[in-house]
Amino acid sequence: MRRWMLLPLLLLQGTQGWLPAQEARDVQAGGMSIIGQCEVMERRVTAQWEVLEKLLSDWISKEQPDLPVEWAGLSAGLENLRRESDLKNSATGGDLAKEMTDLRRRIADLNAKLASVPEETRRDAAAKVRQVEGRIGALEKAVQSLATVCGSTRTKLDALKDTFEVNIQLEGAAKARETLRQKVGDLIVEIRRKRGDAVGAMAGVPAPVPAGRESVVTKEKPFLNSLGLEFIPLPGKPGVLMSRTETRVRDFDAFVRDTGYEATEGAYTLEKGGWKQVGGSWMNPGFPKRAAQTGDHPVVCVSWEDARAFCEWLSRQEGRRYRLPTDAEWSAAVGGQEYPWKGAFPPPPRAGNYAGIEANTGAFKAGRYEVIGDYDDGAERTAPVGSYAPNPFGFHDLGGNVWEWCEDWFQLSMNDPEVQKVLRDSGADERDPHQYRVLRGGSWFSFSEISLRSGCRARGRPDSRGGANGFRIVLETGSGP
Ligand SMILES: [Ca+2]
Ligand SMILES: [Ca+2]
Repeated sequence: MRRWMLLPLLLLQGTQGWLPAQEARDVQAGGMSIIGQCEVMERRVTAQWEVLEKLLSDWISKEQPDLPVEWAGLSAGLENLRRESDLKNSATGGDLAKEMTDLRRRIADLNAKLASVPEETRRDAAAKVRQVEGRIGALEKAVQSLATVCGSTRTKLDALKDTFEVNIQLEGAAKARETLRQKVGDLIVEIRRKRGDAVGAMAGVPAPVPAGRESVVTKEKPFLNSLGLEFIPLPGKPGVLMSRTETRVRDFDAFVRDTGYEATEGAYTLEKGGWKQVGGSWMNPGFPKRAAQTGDHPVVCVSWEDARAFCEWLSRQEGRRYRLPTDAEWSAAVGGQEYPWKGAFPPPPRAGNYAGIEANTGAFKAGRYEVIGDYDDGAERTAPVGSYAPNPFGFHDLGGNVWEWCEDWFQLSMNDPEVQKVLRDSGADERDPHQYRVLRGGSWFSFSEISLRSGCRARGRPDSRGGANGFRIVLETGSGP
């Protein structure tokens, strides 16, 4: 536990040695060293979250944890971390608060000095100062939120301990232990999500972040946004990062909760008599009970227009530019192979979530839809995003799970002749190129060789909602709003 207590001290070291003269030079030179200092501090805070996660993971992975001792350690460790990261109520926290005040004062000085910066560099210098200001504010918030999460985690652990002791009496040790493991697992998920929020807040400085960080985003070191979605580079498409996964139910839920956006009308869900509008929605897409969605499943029953409204909301929230991928960007993500997996049709085991034999239940079975030979991916309807291995660029579920809306209008000629023929036979034509938007990648309902091809473009009316359709988003990093 001890190394936790050192971390807040380390936080302070990043602020040493900021002389006013150096600051003035920094501003004229673009302020990189100030930003560098802020980044050091951000990394320290992030490291604390990781320590917390690791501690909990290590704890639940023990075969036979010695509970009283472990509880005491965890509880004391969390309490220390909470106290140490509280800006107002601890010795080091007090110092940190002073440092923050000092930083604010220096920023005010810098702003005053901007008047004497040569005019040709003044705009850039002012932008840099604003950027640093934003980072300092975000850092303060992140540290506060660390204190909050440590406090609430401790309370929850204490409550779990009480429950555990009662459960041992009721259900016996083995079952009680299993329940406990699950609950602590949920806690870890919650801490991760909050870490995502804090890291997102830290990066949430004005303008088009992660500008300047773009070159350090890789598939191994993704950019994490405020929802906890991970963004990685798109091969051959500089200036754009794409989400590793489809947009989840929890993400769409955050949007609806914040805005009151209404997206529950007219969704087509798979019913005994086929795809029907019977009052289903993204909150209840009509899946069998055992295949019900959780927050980590991809949101379905959302139209192209809904997806676009989500992007606009998220852009406002974070001061960044999010949008749907273009058809060309989606192609870059999936790569040049004939299928999203390596090799021929049918897909190899665990290639992705399509209509395998596992899907042949309930309304699917009643509708006598086809499945892919003896393929079994284990997911009856949707699967939690990222359940299957990523492609070589780091993207999950480009093939299957849900069809993904793209920015472009659908045109038959986007498809190769073979796919065109199949679509034409099903009623598609070229008469009005502005009726449908592009959908890519197939879904849990897809079984045909054609619909599983990397290059297959399906179509949907922009206002249509369906139980196999969802979306993934991209983040522009190239230029400011
Ligand atoms: Ca499946
Ligand atoms: Ca997909």
